[in-house]
Amino acid sequence: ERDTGSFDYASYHTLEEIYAWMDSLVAENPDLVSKMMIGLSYEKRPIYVLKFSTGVDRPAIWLDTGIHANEWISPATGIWTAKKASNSVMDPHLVTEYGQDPSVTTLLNKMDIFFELVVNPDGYAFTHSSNRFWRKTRSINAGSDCVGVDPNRNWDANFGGPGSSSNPCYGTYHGPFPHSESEVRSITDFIIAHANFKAMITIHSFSQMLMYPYGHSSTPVPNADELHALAKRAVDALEQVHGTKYTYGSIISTIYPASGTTTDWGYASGLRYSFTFELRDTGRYGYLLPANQILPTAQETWLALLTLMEHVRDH
Ligand code: ING
Ligand code: ZN
Repeated sequence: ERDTGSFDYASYHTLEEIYAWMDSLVAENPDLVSKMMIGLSYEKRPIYVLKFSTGVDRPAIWLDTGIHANEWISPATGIWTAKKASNSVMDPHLVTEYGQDPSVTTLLNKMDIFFELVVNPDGYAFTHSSNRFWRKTRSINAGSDCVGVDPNRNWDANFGGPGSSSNPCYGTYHGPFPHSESEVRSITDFIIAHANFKAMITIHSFSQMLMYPYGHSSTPVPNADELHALAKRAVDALEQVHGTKYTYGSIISTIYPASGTTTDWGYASGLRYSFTFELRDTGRYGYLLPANQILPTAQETWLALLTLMEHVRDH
């Protein structure tokens, strides 16, 4: 595709198509969007972050999609969301069909958004070439014939604890040491170097959940009441669009114990707003969510994201 206006947002796309789309978005919105390469994957693919900014060095929000390769609805939602954010800024008087001003202008007057659309490019390419259900990275494990590390168990947050596996053949293999995966290390280095992140939102599928820390412990975080009330407002906004119901709460109380996750690492690194989404559905199609659900999923998720980001802006 040569431009983001004619791109088919209602289909799933290859890595090459997504990377070309990012270049188009940047070319079309040079004063708003820029592309940064923050590292290389295990197989040496570039890892890109889109930066949405209308100022200099503002407090920032991190968003990522596509950390698990088989969760195709996640980057598909991310692409639509990035386009929506650019449109809203370019035309702040746009009003959605849901009667809510979708403008992120006021958000971007105060904050920068960094958006990594494909956290795990090697895995994503592998789901197109070889195995649609591949989840992990594609790193070779010493002493094992099994490939890959779970990039959502590899973070330095109770690394190796409950809800992660030391077996390289398992889907939740935590890897040999924290941040062993360059796909994870690229993010942690970037966030630590930038030093002004307030929030981290990572998007998975499936189960229709919105979760906050911790995954590794049932001890409530200090601002658990605030995060719980905020999550409720976000899922209420989401439900208003198409009636999709989400559950919400801490990771451990909502889904299952998990150690070494993105969201626990973000919180432990000082980001008081750290959330995981699990998008549609609840299991009927699971990872194989039909493409005709991309647009409704993205539309409803957008309202939840706005709810979270506006709260971060105002606190
Ligand atoms: N589920 C997530 C997983 O990594 C999750 C659930 C998210 C657990 C965040 C802990 C923290 O197991 C999928 N489908 O990936
Ligand atoms: Zn996932």
